[in-house]
Amino acid sequence: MAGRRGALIVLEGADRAGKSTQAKRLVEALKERGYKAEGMRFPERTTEIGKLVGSYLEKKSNLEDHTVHLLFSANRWEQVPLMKEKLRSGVTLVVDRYAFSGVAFTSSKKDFSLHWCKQPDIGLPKPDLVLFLDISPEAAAKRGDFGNERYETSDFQKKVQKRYAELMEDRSLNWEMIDAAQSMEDVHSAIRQMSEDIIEQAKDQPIGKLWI
Ligand code: NYM
Ligand code: MG
Repeated sequence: MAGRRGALIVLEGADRAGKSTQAKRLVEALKERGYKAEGMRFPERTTEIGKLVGSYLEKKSNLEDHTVHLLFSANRWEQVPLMKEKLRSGVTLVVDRYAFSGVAFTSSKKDFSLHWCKQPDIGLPKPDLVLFLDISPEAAAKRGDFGNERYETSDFQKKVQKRYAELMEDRSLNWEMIDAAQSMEDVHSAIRQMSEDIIEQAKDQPIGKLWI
């Protein structure tokens, strides 16, 4: 019997927008409602490639900018067989960051175009829904200090927000902008509803390819 596949749902947004918290709550809520759902995150720091990326983010090592961009992408590709297997077995994947983070962050560095940054991620499983948790740099700063990892400065985060805005102009993707300054509860109900709708829509459709 041709099984019904799960949906690929991605959460994106600047640091401190609440992605990780919301991703966890969404998985729990979907499971309570009887869906098969699992969380994933990128970078996935536990693999060999993920360790290189993690050490770079923690500033324990330096990597050339193109090189680390390709490693972030490779860190997604190495999970693709698993992602496809899960989706095909009916599991909805809730993913904390994806290729959009890859492009938004690297293209905020000097001399990197959006175009170049997208290339290595072309063809990844295409998200059925990209939830963009929108928060102003000011509101994010009120939630507490940024961490000490690379990129965690308000100047860089502002550039990242602009790049996200450019990526959201791409209407071939199903972007949903969520006001992340609302209460945690309101954000949760909004994204839960959108997720349930997309699970119903995606279940009989083939898995798409990103940016193709
Ligand atoms: N990041 C994340 C990238 O620069 N490129 C990528 O492809 C991805 C997935 O790593 N500041 C950046 C964004 C974040 C950091 O942080 C990962 P966290 O707290 O693990 O989401
Ligand atoms: Mg973070």
